Amino acid sequence: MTLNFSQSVTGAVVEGVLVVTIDNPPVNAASADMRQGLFASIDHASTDAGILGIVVTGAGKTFVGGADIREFGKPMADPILPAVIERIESSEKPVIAAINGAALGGGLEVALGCHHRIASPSAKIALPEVKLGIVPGAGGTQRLPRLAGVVAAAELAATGRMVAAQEALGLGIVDAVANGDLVAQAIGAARDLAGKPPRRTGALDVPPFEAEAFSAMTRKVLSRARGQHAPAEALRLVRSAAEKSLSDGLADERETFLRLRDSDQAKALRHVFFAERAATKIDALEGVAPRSVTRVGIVGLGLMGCGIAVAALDGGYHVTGVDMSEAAAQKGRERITALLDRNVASGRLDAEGRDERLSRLTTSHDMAALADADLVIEAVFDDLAVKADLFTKLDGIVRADAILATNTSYLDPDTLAAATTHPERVVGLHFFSPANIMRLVEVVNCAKTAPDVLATGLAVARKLGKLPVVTGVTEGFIGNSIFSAYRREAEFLLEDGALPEEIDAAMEAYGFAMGPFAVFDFAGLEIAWARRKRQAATRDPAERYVEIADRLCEAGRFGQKAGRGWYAYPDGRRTVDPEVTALIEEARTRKNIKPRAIDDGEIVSRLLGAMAAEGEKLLAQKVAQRASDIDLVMINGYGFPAHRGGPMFAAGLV
Ligand code: T1G
Repeated sequence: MTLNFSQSVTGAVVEGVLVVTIDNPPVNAASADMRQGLFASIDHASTDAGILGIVVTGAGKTFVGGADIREFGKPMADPILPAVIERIESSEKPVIAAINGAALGGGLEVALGCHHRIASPSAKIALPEVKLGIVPGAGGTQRLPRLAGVVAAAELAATGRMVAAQEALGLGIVDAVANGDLVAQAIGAARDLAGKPPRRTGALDVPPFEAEAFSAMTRKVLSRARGQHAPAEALRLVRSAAEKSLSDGLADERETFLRLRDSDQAKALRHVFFAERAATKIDALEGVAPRSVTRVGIVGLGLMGCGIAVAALDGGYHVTGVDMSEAAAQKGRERITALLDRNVASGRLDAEGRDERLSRLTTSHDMAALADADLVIEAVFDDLAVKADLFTKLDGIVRADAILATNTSYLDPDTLAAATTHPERVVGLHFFSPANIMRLVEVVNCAKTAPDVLATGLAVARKLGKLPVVTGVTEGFIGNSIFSAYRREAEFLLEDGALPEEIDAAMEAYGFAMGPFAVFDFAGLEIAWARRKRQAATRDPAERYVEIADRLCEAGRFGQKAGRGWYAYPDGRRTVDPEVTALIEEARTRKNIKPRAIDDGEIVSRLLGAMAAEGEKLLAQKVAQRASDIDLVMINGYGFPAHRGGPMFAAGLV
């Protein structure tokens, strides 16, 4: 007989054990209904003498995906999750967590409140709250160290890292990994533990820990969390578990969670979380099925092409890489192998995985090898004639239903489409270098791209583990359009009185890993210079134009690789160069500009404002579908700090 504790929580008694199932699609989030149901199920079990113990499990592929993030910012209905977990932990009858899938955040906290935990082999656990700008708010920072120790628990709470079942077993977070029927084993455990005093996690002592190990881990974690508040708070809370009573620790944790939940950083990271899930929802593609892709061709085995090849191999595709000579093709194969070897060396991949990927790789100098490709991505030199000629050639080699994708950053993909007899099959897939690492792919919806071709571009990008964002056709698409506006305003600030090092310092204090001038030097100044020279003849003379970067390039200062750019790089270290300061002062004098001191506040607001203004233009032109897409592009392609939400979100906050 099924017991209905709430809409999303049901139970059934099996061999004297109440098996409670949480079924709250899509991720079994701990909504108000789920919390009420779970609380009621424990009450029910405690009053029914025929029930020896309780098993809690999830329906589908998730155990509990965490608190319901959609409830944040709204009044929290009783019982709050800590009260539910307290009810579980205080049960006189054993409560077993049968972790059937992801147990994240509040989901792991529910499992920690149980007296025994069995995980399915594919289950994963994590406290990902810091990725949302908060800390666990239902006992995670206080119960996890009682099982896994302070150092391990603190690292997990401060990084949000996902842990597989076997590692969780090794850390003592779960008591067993099921081999076979998870729920049946959990029922067996409940019957074994019935009548014995429950092992309450909160009642365990926090094991002693090495202060030096904690400090070393802290340094490493915080070095990767620049400008973020939550990680340091998570570290503090876990460490305090060793010095405080459980109730004091829980009170401190709850107060910290509530304070951070309403912070700007948490609001920004929630915005990013939902933005990522909205990005792939394209109205025009409702009900449009992507084409089947199993074989991917890549033309051009340079840095970008090899990065794309590795991403495609990681995504499970058969890959045919083509370059213009046998030597170039062989060099490409070696580069792809080296990238895979690097993943093996770092532990991200094992030798078997590398070999399996290489077994799916073909390289050739003959484009006829692409005849059976379902999708061909070109990553050749960014020259319109070269790419157009290539597309014409490909047009006569690949099947009529094969998709041709260009990786161009700046060229007009509609021109490339026009070089084929089937322009509807052309789409842009603008990867960011290194393409095997960077998540962002701008999927360019060209004028004639067929809906199922666009849908295929999105599906392939997702299969590559990328974050696809759809963009319309404009020079530089979304990311480079905004980046150009950012660069323009940064150069205006130079003329007005700020120096490169001041502007970089202000943006790094705001949260960027690198300020704009350091980025320009890192990327190199010559490409932008070539584009400015191309545009010179048609530039509007009334438009403010800053010549400083041209003067740098004329002096051969092309950036970090050239040893000199906006900065000098003696022994590779970025240093302020008085020659550049002099160049800037000359430029101001030539324009009769009297330099003035410009503070960080003005630098940040002008640069954010320039990006947001360009974003508004892209929305008006329907190049970008939604403001949050623009935020995702700048966060994932240009280093905009995620905990600030992106330029459009930040502008909305101002
Ligand atoms: N709350 C509300 N909605 C959620 C959600 C959540 N926690 N997680 C996912 N969704 C929605 C998501 O927006 C999407 O909606 C759909 O579910 C499928 O998501 C007290 C306070 C669980 C690994 O941070 O990591 O617990 O777009 O596409 O790829 O201490 O979702 O379909 O309308 O990502 O299969 C901590 C966040 C919360 C986990 C599944 N938990 N979620 O991935 O599906 S804070 C998290 C995920 C907390 C406690 C604190 C993933 C997933 P729509 P999806 P997926």
